[in-house]
Amino acid sequence: MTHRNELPVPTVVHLHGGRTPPDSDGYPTDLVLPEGRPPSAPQGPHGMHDPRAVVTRLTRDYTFPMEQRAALLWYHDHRMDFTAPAIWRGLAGLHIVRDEAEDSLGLPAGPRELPLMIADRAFGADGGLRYPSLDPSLRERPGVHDAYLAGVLGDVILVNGAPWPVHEVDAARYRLRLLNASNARHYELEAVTDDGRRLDLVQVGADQGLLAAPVAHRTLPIAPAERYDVVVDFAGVPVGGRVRVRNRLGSGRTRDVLAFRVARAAADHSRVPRVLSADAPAWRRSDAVRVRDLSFRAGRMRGGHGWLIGGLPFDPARTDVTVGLGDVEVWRLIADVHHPVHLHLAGFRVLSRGGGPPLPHDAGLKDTVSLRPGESAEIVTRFDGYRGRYLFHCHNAEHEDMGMMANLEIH
Ligand SMILES: [Cu+2]
Repeated sequence: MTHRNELPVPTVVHLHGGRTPPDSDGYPTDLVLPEGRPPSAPQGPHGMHDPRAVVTRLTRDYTFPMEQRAALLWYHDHRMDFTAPAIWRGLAGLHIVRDEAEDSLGLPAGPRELPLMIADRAFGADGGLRYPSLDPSLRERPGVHDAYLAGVLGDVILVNGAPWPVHEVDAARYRLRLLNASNARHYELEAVTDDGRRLDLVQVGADQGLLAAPVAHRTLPIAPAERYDVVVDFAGVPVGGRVRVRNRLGSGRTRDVLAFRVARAAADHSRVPRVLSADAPAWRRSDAVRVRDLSFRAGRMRGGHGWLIGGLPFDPARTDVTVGLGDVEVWRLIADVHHPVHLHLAGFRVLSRGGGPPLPHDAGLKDTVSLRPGESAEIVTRFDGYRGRYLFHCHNAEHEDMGMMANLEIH
């Protein structure tokens, strides 16, 4: 993939959930500079130097081998210190990986498969996007005004770029491929009919592809960067009726997300098989050669507020975690407030949450786990595929820009 930067600021592309070689993974200092600006020394936060950065001007070629399970991935900007405003302004999109095993299941397809990118935004009176940057040109000074240190929320809910859309459907099963592309907003989704009935959200896939077997939810929490693949059956809804997808964590108009209007009766030959896949790795705790503890907490950074991993703000020149290629590890993550923790390259499983078993929506292979306030979780993964420098970080995009990233070296 050739990426051409025609913006006035540096960019870099990360394919979230991709099993990507390190030089194509969109490391935050591997910048593609705009035309006309000479490549200078790669800069980290406030001039921090990264000797390993590979900086180009105008274009860069990325290699995405796609040697991975079928899954809904997404790509977005990952520029050092400025990821949050770049995603807010639209540098993000969906990327679907398919395979024959998935195609053969008979899940709803064609017009009955809907990729849905959910994101909150705020707009000014002129209709332009509003974001509280300290430097709205996004050239020099990173960060947001103090009131937004916890993350930036919008008061308009967009789905695939449209505010609160209404989609016409047949009275049949639909496969909804959900991404929460919001910078900081969490959702707990429910699908409610006109007479107040909740439709089942039958989960068939997680961040990294199909589950072993479907899991039915009445409500479904979805944190920034998480994806859920769910089947909803509109067959029991009368023609002319509506199904509203709402966010139980929202208030006022942010309670609404989108709606479906059942337009017509229709034949439905789709199915949700009892067994969906058998190819997802099933690492056990006893496979792990190491257990690590990593805290995600507020702290001080460069004399101001920061968000820290293991007590430290991000430094591209420091290796935080070194793992051996092929090693299985257990990571114990602990949070102060909500932090959706994302690991590049490697999908993982949730082993435990708050000392107890994982929750129903933790099923399957994931690449982002949502830690709730004060909560700990254990994940298990095997670091394979490529050697090199990768990242893990909080996917509250403002936390990420304020230090909550760390380096993972696979050797
Ligand atoms: Cu965070």
